[in-house]
Order: sequence, then C-alpha cells, then structure tokens
Amino acid sequence: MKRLRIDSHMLTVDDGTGAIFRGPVSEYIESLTTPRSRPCVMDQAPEHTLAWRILQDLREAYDGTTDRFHHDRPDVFLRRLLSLCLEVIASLDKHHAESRKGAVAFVKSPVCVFGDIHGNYADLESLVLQLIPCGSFTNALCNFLFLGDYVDRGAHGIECAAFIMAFAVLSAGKVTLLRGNHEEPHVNSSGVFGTTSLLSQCRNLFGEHGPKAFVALNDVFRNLPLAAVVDEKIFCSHGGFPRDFGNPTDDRMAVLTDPDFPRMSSILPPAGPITAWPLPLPDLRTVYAFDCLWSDPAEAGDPLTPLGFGRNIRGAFCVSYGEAAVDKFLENHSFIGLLRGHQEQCCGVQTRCEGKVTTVFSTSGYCGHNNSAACVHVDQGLTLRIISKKPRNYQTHQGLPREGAAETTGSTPEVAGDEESVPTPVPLREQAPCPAALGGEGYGENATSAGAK
Ligand SMILES: [Mn+2]
Repeated sequence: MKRLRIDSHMLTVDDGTGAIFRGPVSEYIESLTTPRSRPCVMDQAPEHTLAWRILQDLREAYDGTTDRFHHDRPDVFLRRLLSLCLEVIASLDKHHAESRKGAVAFVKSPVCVFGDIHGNYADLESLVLQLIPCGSFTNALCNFLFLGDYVDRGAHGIECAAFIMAFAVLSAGKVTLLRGNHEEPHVNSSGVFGTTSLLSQCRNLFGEHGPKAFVALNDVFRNLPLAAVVDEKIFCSHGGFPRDFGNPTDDRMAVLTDPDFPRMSSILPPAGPITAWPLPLPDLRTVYAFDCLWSDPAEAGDPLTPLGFGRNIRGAFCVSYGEAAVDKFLENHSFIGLLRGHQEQCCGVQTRCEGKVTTVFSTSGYCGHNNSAACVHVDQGLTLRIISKKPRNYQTHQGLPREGAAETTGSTPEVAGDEESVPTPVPLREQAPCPAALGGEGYGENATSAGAK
C-alpha cells in the first residue's frame, strides 16, 4: 500500500517575529507563502463585501499585544455576523455542489490542513496569514481544510468562527470547513466550558442578542460536512472514521456520501443501547457521524475487539480505533492515510500507525499548556509538511524537541530529508466529555459493547 511521506523538518513560525522557516524545505514553502514582515495589503479583496468587512472589524478590534478584542460596536458586528452566517450557508451550497457528496467534501492538493482552533485567534490569524500572499484572502495559492472545533475552550470562539467563515467566503471555494464535536449546540452551550463556551461568549459580547448569534453559528455548523477526502487518498475528519459492525459489505463511505445524508442539528449517540441489527438507516447515519467527530486512535495496550475497536475515555458510546481497524477502513476504500484533529499534541502534530494516522492540533498554549500549534501542508505528491507555531510564553523544558525537528512517533515511513532523532511526545487527551456525559440521556455499557463488536 502506498504510504504518505512525512517530511522530517518542522517549519517554525515564531510568534511576534514574522516568519522564520527552518530546514531545507523552507524555500519550497516560501514559494507558497509570504513572510509577514512584508507589507500586506488586502488589495485583492473586494471592499464592499460583507466578508471583507468582517475581517476588517476583526483586525480593528483585535489587540495582539494583550490578545484581547475590543468591539466598539458589538451591535454592528452582530448584524454583520448574522448576515455572514447566511452567506456562508449559501456559499457552502454553491461551492460544494460539485465537490461534496452527502456528508463528505472532496478536496484537491495542495492543501493546508488545520486541526482544532478552539478560540485561539492569534494562532489562527498568524498561521493563515503565513500561507496566503500579502494577506489577500481571495488569492490563496493552496486549498485550506479545517477539521473543526473552532469554538469553546479558548477566549475568542466567535471571532475565530467569523474569521474562518469570512475566509471561506472570500476564497471562493478554496476553503473547506468540517464539523468538529464542538460544532454542536449541546457541546458549545455546555456549562463545562464556563466562560469559554460559545453560548457564554455570545451572551457576553452581544448581551440579550447573544442567543441570535449562537443559533446562527450553530446553523452554519449544522451544514458543514463531516469528513473530507484529499485527492481520493487521504480521509480527513475531526476525530476518526465510522466504527465497523462487521458487515461483509463495507458501507461506511457509501452511507457518508449518500446525497440524502441529513444535515443534523445535533449529533448525539443513539438513544438507548443498540439491540436491533441491522440498524435502521437513521441510527446508522447517526453512529457514523458521531464516530467521525468523537473517536480517537487507541493507545498501545488498549483492549480491542476482534474488529479493532476499543473503549474511549470520552464516554460510553465513544470508540477508539486500533491499527487493524485503521488498515481495514483505509484498504476497503483505497485510502492511504487518515488526517484528523481532536487531540492536543505537544508539537502540534503526531503520527502513529506507521504514518497512517496523523493528528494535527492548531491551537498553542491549549488550556494553559505549553503545546505548539501546527498545520500540515499536503503537496501534490501527498507529502506532509508541518508548519508549527510556539505558544506565547513558551517554556523550554526537557522533552520538547530541538528547533526544526518534526515530532513523529513510531516508525515513520519514507522520511524525507536527513533523519533526525525525534522525541516521543506525551499524548494528551482533550478530555472533552461527550454529550452523554454532559447530562444527556444515559447511554449504557450495552451500547458500547454492541457498537464496538
Ligand atoms: Mn474535538
């Protein structure tokens, strides 16, 4: 089976100093990017458009020194945001008409893939601005794929969602947004996230009109695809791929790409344990959608079913997937790799299962941690190149890699460039409880064991 190449050099974007790319591939990346030190003029963006105006609002309101927004006119921003949400839904339908089948978007390389953003505006803006020439959101040289989790846990969920949506509209089809497990009203209204929940931030910024923004944003999220496929070869989603029920006919991609796949307002585990088989189609779709958003790779030593799935600490209905499960899913659908987010990584990216599973996480300093943010550039030869950004107040300590060394674990196939010794990162679970643990209905052990068989 053809494998993904993973470039061993991490390209580093240092906070506050513009672009500092290191390693032999920097010239290649520089051909795609513009150092931020050059004057950036959004000359390509049509000034009269709403999306352009939103980006101006964000730029004017953001103080990068303090990492704070000061919205002088929240009422004006709200009005524009509500209109932008409608425009994004229309834009999604227009640009995805040919490139989307059911819940799956089909994307071409070269593409820059972002994992979880979680309200980290500084990282999002600085990484994106490194990758588009002269700050022109209409003139991106590669496609962009965002794997979800734009909101919650960070300070600026609304602004991150607004930035990404405006970019998507201005890019005229070059930006694909997927739905993460936080693009779900049961999650992004949860009290678990305190003042960082989307609902709380909407109320804080827009007062009594906050729920309008909350509803409008979740209406956009409802319309987002649940997975993407790059060049027919790389399956991308927020968490993983659907569990395997042992059906001799592997229907997982057929179900996901069915044009009638519904755009669900909520993606919650099926009510009650799975007892009937075969599952009714609505339930099967729900399970598959849930797995795309909530599953994780299994850890070494985790007990797995014969089909390669195990339990997941996120909740009773959540599964983890072992290498055998990965292999079967990839082989049955002629994919060569899985690219997903959903779990913090100390250097922003981690590979496992011999390079077949890559996790990318695009917010640094997550929950006060010392982790870096990263995005992954996938070129037309399907080589992955990692672009990373250190957190504010980066703390050097033992266990973090040398500058320029990509973080990879396990055996990485076909490492390009010189083979530097690489550190073993400490995998950190996001620890976001799934909706069942957020006070939803009980989903008992039976559901898990039945689903994991
Ligand atoms: Mn997540």
